Amino acid sequence: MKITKVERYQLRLPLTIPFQTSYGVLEEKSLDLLILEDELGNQGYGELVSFEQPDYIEETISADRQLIEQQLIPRLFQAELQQVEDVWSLFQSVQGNFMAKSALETAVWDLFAKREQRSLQSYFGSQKSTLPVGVSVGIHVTTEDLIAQVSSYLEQGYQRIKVKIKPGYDIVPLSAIREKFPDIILMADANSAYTLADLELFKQLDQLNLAMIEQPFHQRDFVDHARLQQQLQTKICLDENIRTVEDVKTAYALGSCRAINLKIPRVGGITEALRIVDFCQTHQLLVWLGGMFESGIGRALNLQFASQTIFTFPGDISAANRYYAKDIIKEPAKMEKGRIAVPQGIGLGIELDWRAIQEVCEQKQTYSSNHSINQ
Ligand code: OSB
Ligand code: MG
Repeated sequence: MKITKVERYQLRLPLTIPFQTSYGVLEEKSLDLLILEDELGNQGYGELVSFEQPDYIEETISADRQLIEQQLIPRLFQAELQQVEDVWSLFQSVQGNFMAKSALETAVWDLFAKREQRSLQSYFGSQKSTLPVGVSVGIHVTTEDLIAQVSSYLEQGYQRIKVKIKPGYDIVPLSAIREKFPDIILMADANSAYTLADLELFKQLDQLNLAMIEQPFHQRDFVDHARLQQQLQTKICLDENIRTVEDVKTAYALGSCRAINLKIPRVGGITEALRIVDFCQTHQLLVWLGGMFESGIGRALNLQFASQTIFTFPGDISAANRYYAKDIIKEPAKMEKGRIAVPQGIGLGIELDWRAIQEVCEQKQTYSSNHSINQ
C-alpha cells in the first residue's frame, strides 16, 4: 500500500465543563483530525490528542504538528506498507513523540481495515459489542459540588468513578464520596503530584477500599512507586510512566504497580498497545483503557480496542456528552445502562460530521506524495 495524500484539520472543541487536575485546568480541547489516503482512494482517520501545554506529559500539540509534517509524513510517503505493523517499524527511527506517531499509526490501521473491508475490532479477535464504562471527575472547589457531580454521573449509569486528587485535596473529598457511596468502584488519580514523603496520606487512602491509585509519583520514577506499592493493599496504577512495553516490564520487574492505564496515543499507537496487552495478560497485570478527552474519532478507536476480552475494568471512555456539546462524528457515543456500544461497520465504524468539523476547524493543510499544498 502507498499513502498518497494526508489532510490535517486543526480543530478546537469547547468542553461542556472545565476539567481540573493536579497540574492545571482544561477548558477547550485542541486536536487534529488526520485523513490518510491510499493509491486506491481509501481513507483512514487518526486523531492527534496532545495538549497545548506540556503539563500531562512533555509532548505538545504544536511540536507534534511540526514532527508530523517534517518527519512522519515524509516517511509515510516513501514507504510501501506490506502489512499494518510496518508503520510501527517505519517510525522507529524517530525517538519518543508517541502521540504524534499514534495519530498516523492508528490512521494506517483504519486504512488497512477499510481496504480489507473489515472492522478494526476484527484484528484484535474481539467479540464484545458493548463495554462497561467509567468517568474521570476533575477537582471541584467544594466537597458539595464534587458529591453533586459524582451523584449525577452515578445516576447516568457510570460504572466506575475516578477522582482527580492533589496535595490538600485528597483524603477529605475521597472519604466523603466513600461515606456517601460505600459500594461504588472508586479510584483516585494524582497525575504525579506526590512523593514518598506523603506515605502517611497513602496509608489513609489505603483504608478507603479504592480500586486503585493512579500515578501518585513522578513520571520517571519506578523505584519509589515500588516502595509505596509494597506498603499498600490498594493497587497502584501507572499512567504517565508507561510509554512502551519496556516501561511495563520495568514496572513489573520492580513491583512498581499492579495495574496499567493503557492509552493508545501515549504508547505510540495500536502495535505497541497490543504488545502491552500481551505482556499484561501473561504477567497478571490488570490493564484497562484510559482516555485523553478524545473526540468521536479517538473514542471510536478506544472502543474498538477495548472490546478485547482482557478489558473488564471500566475504562475512561465516557459518552460524548460528558466531554463536548457537539462531537464531530455522526452518531456520537451514547451510554446506556453504564455501557457504550462499539461502533459497527468497517474500520473505526464511524462517519465524520463535516458540518460540525467546519464549525470548529481553525486550519486545514494538505500534503501529497509529490508536493505539499497549503490551503
Ligand atoms: O490522567 O488519565 C489522566 C484526561 C486528560 C489527561 C490525562 C488524564 C485524563 C483523564 C480523563 O483522567 C480521561 C478521559 O475521560 O478521556
Ligand atoms: Mg491518569
